[in-house]
Amino acid sequence: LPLWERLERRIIDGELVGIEKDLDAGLAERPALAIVNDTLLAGMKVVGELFGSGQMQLPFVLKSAEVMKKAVAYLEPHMEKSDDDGKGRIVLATVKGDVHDIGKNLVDIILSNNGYDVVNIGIKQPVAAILDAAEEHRADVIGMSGLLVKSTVIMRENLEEMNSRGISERYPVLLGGAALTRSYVEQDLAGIFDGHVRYARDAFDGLRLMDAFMA
Ligand code: B1M
Repeated sequence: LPLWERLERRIIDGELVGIEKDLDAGLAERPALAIVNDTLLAGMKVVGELFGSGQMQLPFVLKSAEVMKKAVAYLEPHMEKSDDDGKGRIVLATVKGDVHDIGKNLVDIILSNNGYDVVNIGIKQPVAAILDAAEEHRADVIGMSGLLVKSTVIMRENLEEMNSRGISERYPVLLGGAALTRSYVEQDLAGIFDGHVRYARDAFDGLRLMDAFMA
């Protein structure tokens, strides 16, 4: 297979052995981020489709996710970093009950490389832990990720908890993840939230919205 197809195939097949060599060859031709966005994410998309249609079993999805994570970690030092610093601080978490963190961690990388201070508190985070971290680290923004349909309900509950604690205006909220839609976040959730909540389609959208929040 040609290089780009081979790399995409490695994600789909969960094939780690020899991936560094392919990534090095890729880096000679394209920026690290383009490899993530155009090739590796394309592979994860196929994995999602195969899993969703019952053609791939969970342990294989896990293998694909591991290869994806290792590939991103390998590419990260090659990603462009801006000289900006201290543009603002975000507490980032995957919400309660949800283990998906590849997208969240990409958001972490993109924001960190573009001058933001990211406090990434991990997966399955209950609202109390997220709000404690925001207070402790004096966050400017709270970012929540979640891929399960259930997580969209949890996000709503988290916003309601912020309302009831009277802290909604203190922290603008950025939401992302495959089960969300812009209209659910910016109409439905915005309708019940006393502060600002925005939807980020991808990590770059997240960066753009962060810049807007901090402007
Ligand atoms: Co899961 N999983 N999974 N899974 N998994 C999905 C989400 C699913 C859609 C697959 C499918 O059925 N087609 C489905 C959810 C269905 C639903 O809720 N209706 C699903 C399911 C069902 C499950 C389990 C329940 C399976 C089971 O146990 N029977 C289980 C859930 C466990 C749990 O959470 N409690 C489960 C487990 C897993 C693995 C552990 C095997 C693995 C995760 C490994 C890991 O993350 N460490 C996994 C994977 C890999 C997937 C798919 C295939 C790929 C997800 C991914 O990493 N995509 C996924 C299919 C899909 O999403 N279509 C699927 C790449 C990633 C970069 O994209 O995270 O969307 P994403 O992030 C994007 C944007 O959304 C955005 O930026 C990123 C790109 O730039 N973004 C943000 C995300 N967060 C953001 C936050 C922001 C801003 C932007 O600001 C705060």
